[in-house]
Amino acid sequence: MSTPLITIAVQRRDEEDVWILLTLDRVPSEPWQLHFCLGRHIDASSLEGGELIHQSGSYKVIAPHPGSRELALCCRKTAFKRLTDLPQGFFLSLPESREGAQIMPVTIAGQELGLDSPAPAGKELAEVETEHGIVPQPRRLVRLEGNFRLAERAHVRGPGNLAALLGHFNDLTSLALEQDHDAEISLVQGELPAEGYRLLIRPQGIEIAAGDVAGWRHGLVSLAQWYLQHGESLPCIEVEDAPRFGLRVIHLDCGRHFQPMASLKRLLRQMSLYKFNRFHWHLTDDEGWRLEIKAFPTLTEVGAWRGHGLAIGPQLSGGAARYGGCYSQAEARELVAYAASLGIEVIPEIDIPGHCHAAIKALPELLIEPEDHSRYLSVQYFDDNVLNPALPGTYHFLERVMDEVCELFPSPLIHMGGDEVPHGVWTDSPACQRLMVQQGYQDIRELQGHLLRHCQGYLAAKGRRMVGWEEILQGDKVSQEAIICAWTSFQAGLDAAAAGYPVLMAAAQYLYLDLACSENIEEPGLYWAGTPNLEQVYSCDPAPADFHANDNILGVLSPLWSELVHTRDRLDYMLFPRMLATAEVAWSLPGDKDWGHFCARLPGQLAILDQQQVRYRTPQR
Ligand code: TNX
Repeated sequence: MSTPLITIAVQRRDEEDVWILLTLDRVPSEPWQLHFCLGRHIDASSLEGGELIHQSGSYKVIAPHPGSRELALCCRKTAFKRLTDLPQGFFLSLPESREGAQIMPVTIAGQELGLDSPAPAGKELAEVETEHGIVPQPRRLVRLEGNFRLAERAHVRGPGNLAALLGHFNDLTSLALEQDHDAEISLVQGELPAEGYRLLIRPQGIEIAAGDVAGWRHGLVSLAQWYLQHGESLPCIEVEDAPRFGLRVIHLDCGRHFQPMASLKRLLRQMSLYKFNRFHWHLTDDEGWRLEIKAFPTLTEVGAWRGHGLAIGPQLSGGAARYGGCYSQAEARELVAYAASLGIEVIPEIDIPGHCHAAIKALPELLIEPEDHSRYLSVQYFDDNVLNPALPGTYHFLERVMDEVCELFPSPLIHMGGDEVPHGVWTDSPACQRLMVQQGYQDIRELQGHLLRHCQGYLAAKGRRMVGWEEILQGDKVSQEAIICAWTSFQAGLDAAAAGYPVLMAAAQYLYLDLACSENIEEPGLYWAGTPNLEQVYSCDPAPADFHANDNILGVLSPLWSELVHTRDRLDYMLFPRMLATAEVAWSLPGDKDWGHFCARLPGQLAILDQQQVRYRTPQR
């Protein structure tokens, strides 16, 4: 039988409401239901031509009226601006026959956004002459006379065993440097700030001075960038350098779409090339729980998989097939060790109490209070994704998870999420009501603080420090030991810092790498906080000049959320080259940043990315 076809058209019947018209063709004669994913909430009462029988997160199921092949559905008060907004992952289900329920894939015959594509947004790259350089821009770089020839098996001498440092360098360059007393490259002790280095390339040899291992590493990474642009004949230079911020973090959401180990290791290598020193590993979200927890095997057996007929339905890129994956504890350890060999610490995130749809689906007996009739809808349209701070099961669950997370991850920092808890939650929970009375709480938000404070204390007893998104401040219960990831704006971060909390700056408007980088309808990405192009990302400043690292601003965090990151090519496209700009925001002093100069250095860096088969977005002229 031929595959059913669907055409999608978007219509704007008034200012804020978007209608999606779905027309089906070649459908079977027996009754069918249409399944798909759409990152919007459908107004069930608006449906024309059928009935909405299920929606959870992005997953929707519609039963057409008998004989109907045209469906119209309304998404209220929403923007709909690009191809990646369109519904996807269509399939039909047919009633159970003797062989069980039948699934039919649906082919998209056409799609129409109902918008003209504006011309690709502007010139992004200034017209400047290409110049080999280092990214992020060092504090001082001067050219010296002459060249140094870097042999494939050059020798390096330095304090202690250099195997790890040279292994990293060789990994980046494919050279085979070896440690030896008789050497043309020397690593020496020097009086330099934390992570600082002085790199001197002269015709007779190379010297890297630093006060700590991180400094030597950064010196070697700068040398690697120089070599990757010039080849074996290196123009002589003197570089003096140190970072502006101590924490330079890339975040990757592995919950929405599973990212294989090989992609993670590749990302870690790329991060090290741009002097990022922390990897924020977002391991759990509504659409998937990715970390093996021995105390609760179903978290990954059930919570790591989605698809038709599973506890977690299809989501995001959708489709009937079982989709997902998880990291075994052995893999988590392997990644931590690999990151450490590149000078990167892994900060794990278990996102609670919101964003817990997958966990709740995996452990309903433990995590659901049957008498709780609270109604809510999360930002991503889940109505069952928040842990209950008044259930003993919640604490049992979290403590076992924190036990195992602390075993696996040596980082002093453990991220517990805390973001986007929807309004309406807990209001109709008898257990929460009792807890509020017992504790004398007035505001429902205090329950969130109550739970997070418990986690903070539990982690502190293990010598760990809790990190959370800025909403952990709500309910005013966590202590100022907690590190705040400010994501709604830089101002939110400055406010938290002024209130005495250490802060990581992650302002979405500039640092969210999942946002589209232009207005073009074909440009993939979200746009709720804008569409920052390379120049806008580059030009942002997380803290005014008189507000520096000592004043509670610990660093810069650039997240890649993965609602739309379902392939490695998409991962590359969203990360590069904007990640080079955030590297410079995190490392370089504001006075050393210059957009024109960055543009001049960019082609040399893109050539390095080409060598590494990175499918970056070509910066437009
Ligand atoms: C907000 S930032 C979120 C994520 C989404 C992201 C999309 C934050 C703490 N929460 O759940 O993936 O926006 O840009």
